Amino acid sequence: MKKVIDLRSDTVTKPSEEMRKAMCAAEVGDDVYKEDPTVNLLEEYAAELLGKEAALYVPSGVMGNQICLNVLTSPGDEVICEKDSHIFQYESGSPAALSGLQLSLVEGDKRGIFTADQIEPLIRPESAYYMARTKVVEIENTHNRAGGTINPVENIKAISELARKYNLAMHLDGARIWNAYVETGVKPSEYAAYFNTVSVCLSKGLGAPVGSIIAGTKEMIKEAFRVRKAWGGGMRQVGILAAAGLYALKNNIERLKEDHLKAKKFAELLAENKFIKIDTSLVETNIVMFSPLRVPADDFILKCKEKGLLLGAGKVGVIRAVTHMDVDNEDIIESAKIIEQIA
Ligand code: TLP
Repeated sequence: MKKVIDLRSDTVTKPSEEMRKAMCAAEVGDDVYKEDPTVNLLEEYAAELLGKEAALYVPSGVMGNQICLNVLTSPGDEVICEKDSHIFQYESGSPAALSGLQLSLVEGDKRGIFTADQIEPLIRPESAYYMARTKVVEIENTHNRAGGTINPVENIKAISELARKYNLAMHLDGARIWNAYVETGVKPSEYAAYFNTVSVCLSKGLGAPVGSIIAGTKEMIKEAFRVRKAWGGGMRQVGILAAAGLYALKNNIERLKEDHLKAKKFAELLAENKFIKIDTSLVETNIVMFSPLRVPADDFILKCKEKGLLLGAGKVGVIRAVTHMDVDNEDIIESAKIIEQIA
């Protein structure tokens, strides 16, 4: 059978042998009673890594983001976020559906980065009782839809200072914060220090099959525990999955650098093709965005699929390729060849 190269997402990775062994060996208990030792260990380890008082294991990144937003707000409140943020583009309208929130969108630059100056005018005055209350500023780092770009820590700091001035909370969608860390050397805890709540994923580049972590103060996590149960996210002997998450945090962070090198290599190969539009300077981590100039993006994706290369869609007319631990350099070269044939 012809090998399929899957660059749709870093979520497609399968657990390695070593990770499976850790899962098999996991001690378990009923996590709804907080009696799963492996989940407890994962939460303690993650809280420490993120420099927060407490952490909670949740089934997905979407649930992580949404629980955090819920805990930080009341219905009718407003959350400032970037117009291409995951919470706005890809979470099925759940800020509105689950927490009665409205989003105030700010347009970032081509890296999806907005500044404190840009959002200050969006913050609604407390005296205007007829307006929604601005409660949270949300930042996604790395920024998925902008192409895995990294938000500079100084910019985050400036935004957090503004947030403090106006008594706003800060939430980090750090699904891929690990990628930002290996590229910049700024530790996850250093990024997290500017936020009240953070949500990080174990099931993307880190290679665990399931799961995210949210972290914040003990009080917030206590409330998050209640919301997770209310939304059907209370899990039982889930240590078997948490073991994979723990393995991922201990073993798979530093190797993300390899994924970044593969992404850069791939982008350079694509840039050699005059029928592909790509800005290689935007490839900072493991995501590559490009546009075919002669074939519509949707057709292009289908044609690549016929040749055994799976790609995803980005913004309109843009194709997304994501490198991860289950593709090697040869796959990258082969993928670029397939793209060249179709372009
Ligand atoms: N992103 C997925 C798709 O939903 C687009 C992907 O393939 O990249 N925050 C960010 C920044 C994300 O990229 C994702 C997943 C999530 C949150 C949600 O994570 P899950 O899929 O675990 O709910």
